[in-house]
Amino acid sequence: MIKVVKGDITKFRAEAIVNAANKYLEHGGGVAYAIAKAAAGDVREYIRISKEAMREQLGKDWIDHGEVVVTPPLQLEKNGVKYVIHTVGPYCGGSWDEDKKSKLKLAILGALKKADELGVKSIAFPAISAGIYGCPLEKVVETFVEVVKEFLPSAKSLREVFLVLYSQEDYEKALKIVGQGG
Ligand code: AR6
Repeated sequence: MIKVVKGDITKFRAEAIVNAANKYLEHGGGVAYAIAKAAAGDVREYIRISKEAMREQLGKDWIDHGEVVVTPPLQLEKNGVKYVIHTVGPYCGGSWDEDKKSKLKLAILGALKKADELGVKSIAFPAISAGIYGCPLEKVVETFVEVVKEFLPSAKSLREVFLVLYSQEDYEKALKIVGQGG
């Protein structure tokens, strides 16, 4: 159900890709910056597009865990991407507890639900909150598996869910947790 892959999500072919954003969609670093750069070329322009979409879709200037904003693929269309779904995970700063877990679950579930609503068949996620936000990768991957396994059986269109890990080390850890790597 879940495929763990190593690579750069901005090069990945899926109908939807998910961005690990912050609540103001500022895209200042990490995967958010990479997506902004790859999609629009100009990061400031991508932030403008994202904020405008947020106002249109949510009627406010920030998103909470579980809320998502959808932007067009722009230059990522060449990868077969139809939508970029922006979601916000928790800030952990190295720690982990039930509250962080439930916020991460909301962030992942929000993106899955939106993709399914949009009729998307394949979706690729980065390890939300496992970078600048400092959540333990193992916990992020475990939570991801839990949410996807709960959601997929009732999905209308979603069939393939990819977890894209950027570093070899994270990839190997994730493979072990998801059970493809022995
Ligand atoms: N493809 C796939 N994964 C990537 C890529 C990439 N091109 N680049 C980084 N990662 P992060 P967060 C991995 O920090 O922890 C931003 O400034 C990275 O190795 O991007 O949710 C936002 O605007 C890590 O495993 O997101 C927010 O302010 C994972 O993606 C804040 O960072 C997530 O790392 C969000 O922090």
